[in-house]
Amino acid sequence: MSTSTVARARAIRWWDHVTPAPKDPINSVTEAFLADPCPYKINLGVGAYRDDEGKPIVLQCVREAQAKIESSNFLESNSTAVSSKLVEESAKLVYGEDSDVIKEGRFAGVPALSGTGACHLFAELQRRLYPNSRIYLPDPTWSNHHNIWRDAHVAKKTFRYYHPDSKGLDFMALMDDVKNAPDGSFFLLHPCAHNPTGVDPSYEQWKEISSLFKVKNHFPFFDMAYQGFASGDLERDARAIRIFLEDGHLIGCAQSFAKNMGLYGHRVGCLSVLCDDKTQAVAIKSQLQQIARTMYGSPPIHGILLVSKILSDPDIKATWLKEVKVMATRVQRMRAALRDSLEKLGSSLDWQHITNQVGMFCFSGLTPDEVDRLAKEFHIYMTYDGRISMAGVTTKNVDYLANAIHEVTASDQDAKVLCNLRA
Ligand code: PLA
Repeated sequence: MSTSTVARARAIRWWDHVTPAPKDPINSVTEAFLADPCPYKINLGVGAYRDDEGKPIVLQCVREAQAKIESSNFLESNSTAVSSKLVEESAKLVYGEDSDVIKEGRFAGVPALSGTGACHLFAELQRRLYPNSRIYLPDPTWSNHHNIWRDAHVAKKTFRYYHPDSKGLDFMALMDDVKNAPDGSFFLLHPCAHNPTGVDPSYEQWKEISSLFKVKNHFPFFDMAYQGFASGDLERDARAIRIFLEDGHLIGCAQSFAKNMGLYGHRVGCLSVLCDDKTQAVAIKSQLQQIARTMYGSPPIHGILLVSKILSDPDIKATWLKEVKVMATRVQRMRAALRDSLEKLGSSLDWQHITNQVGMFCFSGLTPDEVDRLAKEFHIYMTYDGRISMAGVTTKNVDYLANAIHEVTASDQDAKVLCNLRA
């Protein structure tokens, strides 16, 4: 009997009503890139670090940690001790080595399936504990934040963040939206290297944001996916969180080691939630563990062992800190090189934002049509919002990229010149 005859014989057609889900805006770039046979194609879509040869790297600290955990009997189970080590070390990284929060055990922390899993755990916790609350997301934000809170059935609203004209922070609008949100709202903040804009508030602006959150009794949830990538210094990149800590906020934090340790494939992360005391921390942790238990039981242990080893072995940690600096500096160099190249080509557009923005991404201002032309005519791939993953730019491809950007933006420049002439 053919498959279709079998299907016809069944009374219920289970999947007839299902249509394909919309493509993910980031993963679909990788798919398009992979399908392109051109030998000199460039993928500037997903934010994964590449070296100056355009190749993914295994960090030296990871190799050293791997050698040290080789003997661990880790394939059988995920022991509590191993998880606790990861949580403790991760918490030190965001809240500070000597933080009272850690000394007093005033936080609930669990390992998570990278930054995505940590965000998802928090969204589920939010729905469970505050079913009528909503989450305020920056406009724009990482596209998956919308999916995560949607799937956790938490209502969403955006707050203004980015100003397309200045290609910088719209601080006044941000403060207005924070002020006008109902007291006690949940807000998602990127503590450093905002994705996709590369625009972070200054130290003083963070202080003002924290003060206003205090007045409004808002709950700040930090998605820390790029610690180290903004400045090259992990401590400096945690300063927004430290300001909130000093101001006495209870906060939540999702951490990812995908980028700063180059462990994207291992899915290692941590979710921590600060509490008023140990009793609360025990309660929150047990809720998180229950949510995780139904979703995936326990997280894979190999990556957890690697990260714990890197963070707890002083020599390996020192190597890691140097390597983060090297990665961040290479990306910064590529920002300068891209801007320089565009300016040397005589582009009349303003490209200052390439070097003003920080972290892995440049929010270029390229239009969807221009992004489309870059892919079709130059085999350069990026998301349709014009986000360039600067981690994919290298000494070898930067001039080619600049030339292509210049070509596809040239008509805009002509139009601008015409406008100016007419004015
Ligand atoms: N939060 C933000 C702000 C992110 O940019 C990303 C990853 C995550 C969380 C999830 O990190 P994870 O890989 O540790 O789960 N964003 C990437 C990758 C780098 C992606 O979308 O999968 C990006 O290209 O935007």
